[in-house]
Amino acid sequence: MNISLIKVREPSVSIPEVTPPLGLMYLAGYLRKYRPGKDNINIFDLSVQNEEDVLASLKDEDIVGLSSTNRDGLYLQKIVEKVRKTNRSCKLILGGPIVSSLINELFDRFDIDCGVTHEGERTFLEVIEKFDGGDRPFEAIEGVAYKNGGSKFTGRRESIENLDDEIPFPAWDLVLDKPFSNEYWKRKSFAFFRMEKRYMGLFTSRGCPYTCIYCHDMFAKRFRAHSAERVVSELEYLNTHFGLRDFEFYDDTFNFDRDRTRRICDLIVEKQLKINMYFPNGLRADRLEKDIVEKMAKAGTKVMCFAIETVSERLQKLLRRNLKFDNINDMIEVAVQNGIHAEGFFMLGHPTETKEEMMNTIDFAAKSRLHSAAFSISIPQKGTELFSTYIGENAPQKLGEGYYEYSSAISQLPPDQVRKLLAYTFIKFYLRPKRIFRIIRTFPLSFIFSRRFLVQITKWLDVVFHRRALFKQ
Ligand code: B12
Ligand code: SF4
Repeated sequence: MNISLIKVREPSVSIPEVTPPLGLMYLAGYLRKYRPGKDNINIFDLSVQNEEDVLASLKDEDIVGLSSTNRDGLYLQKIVEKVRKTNRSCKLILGGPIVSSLINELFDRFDIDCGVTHEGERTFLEVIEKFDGGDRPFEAIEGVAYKNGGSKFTGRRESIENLDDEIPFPAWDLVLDKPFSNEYWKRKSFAFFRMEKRYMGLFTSRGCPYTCIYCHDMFAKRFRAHSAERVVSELEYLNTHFGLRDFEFYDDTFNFDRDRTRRICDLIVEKQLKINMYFPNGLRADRLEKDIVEKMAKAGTKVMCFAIETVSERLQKLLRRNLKFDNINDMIEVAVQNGIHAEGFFMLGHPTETKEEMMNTIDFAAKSRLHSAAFSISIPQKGTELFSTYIGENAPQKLGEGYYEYSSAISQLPPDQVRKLLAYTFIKFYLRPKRIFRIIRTFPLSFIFSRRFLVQITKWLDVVFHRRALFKQ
């Protein structure tokens, strides 16, 4: 089968980060393992490729698989229409977080053949086999949303238990060997900065046992992880075959299993891998210990994000995040002492949050030893408890909402004021000579004198002081 997998992402001002399409590389790797020699697979990424060129490549495809988040839902609608016009006979399969979020309204919004929910590998394989002459009806494939009058969902599929055995290496070559991969190196990736131009994202565990009410449930509320050996073999492979030295980890709770974290670091040191590691998706500070942070530093960690979100204990409970604060400042200090750039993740605009609670969080960040802080706004996504409780179980999801478009007032402050606080936060946190000096000390010189540095500074200023949007209120 000729299969094209496309990441549908509209480049946006408010979210300048762009990362390689890891989910699609996993799907391609899985098809190669379980349908060897049967498919000709291509990966495209609209966040770095020209839309017309991508569409022109789809004329002879049997299957077009699209991947999207809610943020890109409006753009996705246009892309679906354009793919249909380009190739009337292909089967259009949609996957990614948007599908699990909008299971019941998929076919009202998108002209697709089916949607694959949650963890995608097994379901995608069965759907491809169905379209490749198999006679299995959708009803018999778990994890699929298909059209039958309205939207029918066959029910959630069991998660993959043994990741090491079942999940092969992602098909990195389908991205890294293609000219468009050069576009990633020019953009801002997820991490605050990176040492080398080229990098790859890794997803070493799936699922998270915590129950924060604003978070997705793509990979089930249980921690499933690749073994330390497997993780390090991925790093080694990427290092030897593609010459990569920089790695960003996108796990939801990379450090949930403390011993696995220790073992990964020990193995990297034992094997003398000279790599740089970044943890831009946040670590749980309450699962860190001094020796773990030290080991992570020794293994090459350059950026570590502490996902704090709010310092209000009331909100920690209400959000069911229940982060324990005992050791956060200590762990930040250990990171700082070990030469790691420590970043804090915070959110404003939580449900019922008062201005005072927001100011307390901003104050904590400003007074902390963190080098950098990323403040974002809580935007309810359908399928989460936050959405059903504060927006409404049956309310429609507004597609395409970023920080500058969002309009749901769930805190005590109206959205435009929460947005303005983001700019205030930036000034309060960053405009201190000591902090600027400390940040720059964590950067490698090669980065400070690179084009990427300038691009990054412009992007930050653009995001925070995005004037057109700030003053349109
Ligand atoms: C890396 C990342 C980013 C990167 C890149 C995002 C991007 N769109 O490329 C950056 C930093 C830019 C980012 C930004 C944002 N992100 Co983000 N991000 C992630 C993160 C941490 C990892 C993604 C990843 O690589 N996962 C690993 C792969 C293996 O999983 P996957 O991509 O989901 O793919 C699997 C399945 O979804 C499925 N699948 C995926 N595509 C397809 C396609 C087909 C055809 C099929 C059959 C199956 C399929 O199969 C794959 C294998 O199982 C996830 C959290 C997570 N745990 O996944 C959040 C996540 C995707 N982000 C989220 C959000 C909310 C955002 C922001 C809106 C945050 C903000 N307010 O700024 C922006 C939106 C950006 C955008 N335009 O999409 C939500 C999405 C919720 C939703 N329903 O849309 C997630 C799930 C996190 C969360 N806590 O809820 N993000
Ligand atoms: S926000 Fe982090 S800790 Fe909370 S459920 Fe999501 S991934 Fe887990």
